[in-house]
Amino acid sequence: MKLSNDQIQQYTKDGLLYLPNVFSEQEVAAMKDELGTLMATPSPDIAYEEDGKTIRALHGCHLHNEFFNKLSKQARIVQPCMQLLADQDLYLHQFKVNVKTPFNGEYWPWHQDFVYWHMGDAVPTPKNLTAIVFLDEITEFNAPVFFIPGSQKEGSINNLDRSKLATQGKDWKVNFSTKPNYTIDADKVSDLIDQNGLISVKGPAGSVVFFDSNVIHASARNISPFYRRMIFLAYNACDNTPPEHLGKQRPEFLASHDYSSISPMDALIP
Ligand code: 6CS
Ligand code: FE
Repeated sequence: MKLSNDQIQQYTKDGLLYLPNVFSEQEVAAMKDELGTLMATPSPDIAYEEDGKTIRALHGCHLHNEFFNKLSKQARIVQPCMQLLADQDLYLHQFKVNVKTPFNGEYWPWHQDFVYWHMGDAVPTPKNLTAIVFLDEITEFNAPVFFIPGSQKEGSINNLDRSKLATQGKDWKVNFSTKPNYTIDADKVSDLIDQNGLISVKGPAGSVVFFDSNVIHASARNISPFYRRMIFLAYNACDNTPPEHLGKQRPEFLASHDYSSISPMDALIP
């Protein structure tokens, strides 16, 4: 699937691009089935909400689930990402599912993603982006993701303290909690929203949002009776891989240890 020049220009300006209905109802149903199976299977890659039993996120599902491995290689996702990374070969850096359970799915504070992949995994530059796949309809009720359009132009706002590079491996769960290590303070968020505005991306299940690793985003607590399941596929350019000795501090289910470029594939459901 090729993006138009207008779509690429919009992404360059806003730091994000929304495409409705990329996956069919049948494909989304299959994603939810596969996710249900993984949620029922204890695994070290699962992060819980503060109650210690509600699943907050699952990670690295492509490593042990063939269906999600195929999803991570879908041309409908990978080809637009290659275009948005200026036609770079790319690999999947991180696969995560944020579940945001009804009534209980906690918030994600204002942050940028690149700082986590730089400080946690020594990814050198922000030549990376994420594709979100909606598994549920996203409305104003079930905690949509908020984006500050154009905020990627600020670069990394947090201090990239090179003396602490790739030292996050020990306690990885903190960066998947409501209090991750690198957040953007309220004054900065207010200033940037004054300048750029604020959007929340809503749309039917099966839709996709591509967003730059430095665009500021957040999401509120889900107090609705509706799930807000989203799959986050983070891709990195193959010419932007971590130094070999630093890139493997965090578990492979958080940061890929395989940097081989993806050959886009088509069929998700045989
Ligand atoms: O640590 C990480 O890799 C993840 N943490 C956050 C808060 N966003 C980026 C990434 O998904
Ligand atoms: Fe994020």
